[in-house]
Amino acid sequence: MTPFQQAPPTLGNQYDDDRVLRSYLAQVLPGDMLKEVEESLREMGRLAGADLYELQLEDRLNEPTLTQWDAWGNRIDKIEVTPLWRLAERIAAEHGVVATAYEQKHGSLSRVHQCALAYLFTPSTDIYSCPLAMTDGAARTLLNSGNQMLIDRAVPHLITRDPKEFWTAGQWMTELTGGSDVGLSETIAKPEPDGKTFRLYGRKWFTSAIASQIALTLARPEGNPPGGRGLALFYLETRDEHGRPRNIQINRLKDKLGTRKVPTAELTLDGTPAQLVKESTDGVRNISPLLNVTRLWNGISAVSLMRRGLALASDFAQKRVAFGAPLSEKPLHRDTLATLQAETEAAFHLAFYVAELTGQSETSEILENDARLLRVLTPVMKLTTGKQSVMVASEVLETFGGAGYVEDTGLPVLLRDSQVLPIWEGTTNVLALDTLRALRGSDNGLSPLESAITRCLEIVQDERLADAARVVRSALDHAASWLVYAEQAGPEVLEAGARRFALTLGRTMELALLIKYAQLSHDCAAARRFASSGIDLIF
Ligand code: MFK
Repeated sequence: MTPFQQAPPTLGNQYDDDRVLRSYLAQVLPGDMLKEVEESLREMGRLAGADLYELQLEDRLNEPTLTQWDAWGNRIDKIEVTPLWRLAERIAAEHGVVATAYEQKHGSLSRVHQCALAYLFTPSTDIYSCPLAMTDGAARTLLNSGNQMLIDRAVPHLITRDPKEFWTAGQWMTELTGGSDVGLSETIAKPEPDGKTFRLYGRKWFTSAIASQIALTLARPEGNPPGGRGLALFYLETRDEHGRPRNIQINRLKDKLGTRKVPTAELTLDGTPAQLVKESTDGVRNISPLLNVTRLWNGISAVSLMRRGLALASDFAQKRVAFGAPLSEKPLHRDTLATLQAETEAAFHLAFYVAELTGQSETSEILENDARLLRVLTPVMKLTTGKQSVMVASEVLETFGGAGYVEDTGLPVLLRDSQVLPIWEGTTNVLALDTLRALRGSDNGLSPLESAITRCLEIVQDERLADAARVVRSALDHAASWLVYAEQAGPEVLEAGARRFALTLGRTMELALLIKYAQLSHDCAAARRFASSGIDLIF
């Protein structure tokens, strides 16, 4: 008798196999655009399911290295990334994973195209989305700044498709004083006699993807007041023409739970030359375009990891036999996967909706109400999808039983890498408070969200969606009335309830979008299931 051998999970073309992505793109992209961009998505789907995925499994044990000294005692602080990351950089540039958003061949919908590429690319490249997110955010921040000298110098490198010319950007914000309360930053900027250049002195405590050619960072010009307003936004180039760090010491790489391919470092800036991006104050406000772009990438990365987990779990369910039948035929296993599928589809629609709005804001097509909606939904989407990705990754591992807990299956990394998503780029609580800050900016802060939800529900005709639509309306009413109550009850009540409030907004918007796409595709399963998965989290 042949001994039992378990077939491992495998991946097909990750574009062709993704019903949700394809059905969504067919709804939002004009037919001729879809025809034009589909080849690029199919090719990325092929790479993600084949060459990149194979290399990812081979590269599993490799990690970036830091060499601080050469043989002759020179400080070199050389970073080497792993083979997967080297290939990922080339593919990202050639396939325009950043560039597509800036070439704008299809106006505001170019953002959707770019996010679809990023979504396919991310799960096979071990968080190479981190340097790409910061590169995209830096390009947007520099373009918004109006600083023509820096735009001419850096942006062409950030958005090129030529791998030899491609630069990535870092986002150096976090210091020992804190990652959330950035206004406490201690790095000092001293002006040079030329009046244009500054030199930066300080310690940066958590700088991701340190192999980048440039960075945007915050520092306090000498004499400026404390707090975020006293900081200024600076541009710097990390290495000179000989490849030596420009008065930057890389003290060590972080030993992290996940994102282990990302070279994350502690730095000392000891006179690093830097230039102001805008004025010599208001650094936090001036870096916010970068924050908002990386928060979009965070959401896209969250849904991409959820999708990868489900693709593997669904394939495995057909191959794994237990108690007399494949798992895919077991009602309880199918029910478990269907719940994860509903969470994933909900997160997908919210992340891509924010991509649509981001694209509109970049092409000045956006209406004022939608600009306010984007400001609120960016933190809401980031915090909601971050939490969903950890939950889904954990459950995905469980669907494999013990195999999901064993490193050389390549599965545990899904959970470790997902766990960063609710932490970096603003924790869940910090983003819940940012949601309140965004709502405070206008008289009736929730009205753009209410309009967006109404637009989703007004097309619904299918009776099977009626209960789910009622859940949306009831959760939205509850959120609106809680906000009025909490604002009257005082800052302590408002702050204590902020997370439950923001998650309720996120899940309510997700359900409204799911209902809309269920109506358009006549497939109600995910919307109906998600409606009973805890939408209103407010006490
Ligand atoms: C996989 C994809 C992801 C890739 C990730 C790449 C690697 C990640 C590396 C990192 O993690 S980098 C560190 C990330 N750090 C953060 O995200 C910081 C989290 N903390 C916050 O977001 C705080 O809310 C914040 C630092 C902004 C609070 O600082 P302040 O100084 O108390 O801000 P304040 O005074 O409330 O706001 C200053 C101004 O900025 C205000 O405008 P005005 O000056 O006009 O009044 C705010 O409205 C504005 N602002 C703040 N956040 C904004 C914003 N404007 C637009 N969008 C925002 N998000």
